Amino acid sequence: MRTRKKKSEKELTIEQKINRRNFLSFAAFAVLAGGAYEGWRLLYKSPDEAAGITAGAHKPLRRALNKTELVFRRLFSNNHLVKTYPKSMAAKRVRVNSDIGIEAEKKFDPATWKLQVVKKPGDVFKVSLDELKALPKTEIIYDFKCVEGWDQIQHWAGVRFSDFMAHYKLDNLAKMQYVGMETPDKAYYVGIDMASAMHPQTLLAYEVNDQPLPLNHGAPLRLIIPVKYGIKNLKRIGTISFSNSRPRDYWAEQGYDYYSGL
Ligand SMILES: Nc1nc2c(c(=O)[nH]1)N[C@H]1C(S)=C(S)[C@@H](COP(=O)(O)O)O[C@H]1N2
Ligand SMILES: [Mo]
Repeated sequence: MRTRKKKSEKELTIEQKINRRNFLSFAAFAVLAGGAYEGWRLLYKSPDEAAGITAGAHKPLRRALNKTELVFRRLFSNNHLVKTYPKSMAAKRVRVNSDIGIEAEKKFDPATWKLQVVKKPGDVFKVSLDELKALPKTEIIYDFKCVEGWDQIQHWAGVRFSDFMAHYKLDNLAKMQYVGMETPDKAYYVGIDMASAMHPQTLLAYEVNDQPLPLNHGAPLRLIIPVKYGIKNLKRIGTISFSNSRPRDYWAEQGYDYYSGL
């Protein structure tokens, strides 16, 4: 008898313990869910940043992006290379993503194209594709990453941006903080910090899979910058310019991170 009584007492305490645990975990869940909802509501209601070089993001989110940029910049080094792959792993059918500034219906003749290099406003020189092809050619096979969530191992070749700068004696301009690039029609444009532009894997690319660039990949010349997301890899470069303030950037104006580093 005594033992039975004891046993039922024991069962009761276990049940009570279970109840208490259930209560505590649901209470904790409710508090966390409420906190998450409140956090989301505060963010949702927070003001947008003032439209400028960057626009369209809530102020707290932009502050977070700017903080991550600082971390990225501190860690950034030209000795740190993006991982590369053997040629056999490169995609045969290279994905085509978007075509702002290079739409198929737009008339564009790659044969008459020349790269315009703006040393400073009013001081422009032009470079032909043949002149670029005469410079040392660099290849890269790496994992191209788009912010939309896809990636693909791709094989590109062209002139290292740093080789281009050295060849045209633009060392003084390489001391400036930013490079701006725009399509010939100025519909797509990117701003790149100089350290990333001068990274040894950054190319002015004119070939993909050993073939001249097709128009939809940015013929005759595009930017391949493995230390950045796809959005910065401008297709069909019309002009290159230099500045100490951030050049305008198509996706940064839509709320995306200006730096977009990888
Ligand atoms: N001129 C131009 N360049 C561009 C774009 C664009 O719309 N227009 N899209 C960018 C984006 S978002 C990506 S992911 C890559 C895609 O390059 P791909 O079409 O060669 O895959 O190009 C980038 N460069
Ligand atoms: Mo992209």
